[in-house]
Amino acid sequence: MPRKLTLHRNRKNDFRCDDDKRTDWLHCFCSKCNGGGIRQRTWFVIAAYNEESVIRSVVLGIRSKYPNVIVVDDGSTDRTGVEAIDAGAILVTHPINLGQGAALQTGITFALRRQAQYIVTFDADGQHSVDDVDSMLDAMAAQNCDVVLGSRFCGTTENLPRMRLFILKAAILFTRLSTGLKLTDTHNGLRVIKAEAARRINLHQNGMAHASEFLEQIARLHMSYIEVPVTIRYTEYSLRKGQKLSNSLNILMDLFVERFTK
Ligand SMILES: Nc1nc2c(ncn2[C@@H]2O[C@H](COP(=O)(O)OP(=O)(O)OP(=O)(O)O)[C@@H](O)[C@H]2O)c(=O)[nH]1
Ligand SMILES: [Mg+2]
Repeated sequence: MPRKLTLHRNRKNDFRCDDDKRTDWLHCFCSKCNGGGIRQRTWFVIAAYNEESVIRSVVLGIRSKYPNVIVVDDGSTDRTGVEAIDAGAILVTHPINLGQGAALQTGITFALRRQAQYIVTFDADGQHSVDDVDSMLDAMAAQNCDVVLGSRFCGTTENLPRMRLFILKAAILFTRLSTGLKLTDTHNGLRVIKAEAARRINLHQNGMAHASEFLEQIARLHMSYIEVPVTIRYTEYSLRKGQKLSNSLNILMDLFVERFTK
């Protein structure tokens, strides 16, 4: 005999919340589902450096779905911290600028102390979409893996400049050679990490080279991972502020130095 299912109203559509086979409960806002409690156990970590004009809308966008947002203000000289608090984030501050890797490690450690079960790393510059996080958490639940990595090359990019594309493809090749991981996108800041895995990851690269270091640790610690398609938007703002070619060479230098000093 078929089970009786109760319908709950979602903002977008109706669906059956008490069907334990369903996977889209994560998207339900009703008090019964509440994302199966997953939303409460998910903590966003945003490393932010001089992002005063966008951080508010990024935090508000996340908090329309997920309550826990940590912004690590990485020694900004503008109003990034004030804007983040106003938008409802928990603010952690580096008194001096250390770099995105250091800021993420600070935020991850903080989230673990707050009993986070899932940690989402998310950029401050408005390039990521919070809706992608829903599908990443779904995928993590379905596959029971340690890490879910966003891939713009399985998903979509808007206005990706040619030179940036070239650098990203070179980084993919570098990661394949150095770690053996067959990934389609190696420098995507959108990730979901299970707490147990996050406790084992330790980023020493303070700057942008942390992205490669993160993947090296996944490989070395034999963590399970999957890639999920996501969208990365190259807005006028992010293009003006994003990584320059010279910085990519610095990243490569950081990685080589790390390798030879181990
Ligand atoms: N550039 C830079 N970003 C930092 C720093 N500390 C934290 N961040 C944050 O790290 C995130 C990513 O920085 P981006 O410079 O946009 O790097 P990216 O997204 O890999 O590069 P693009 O694809 O060119 O945008 C942003 O949210 C920054 O605010 C820092 O010291 N320098
Ligand atoms: Mg960016």
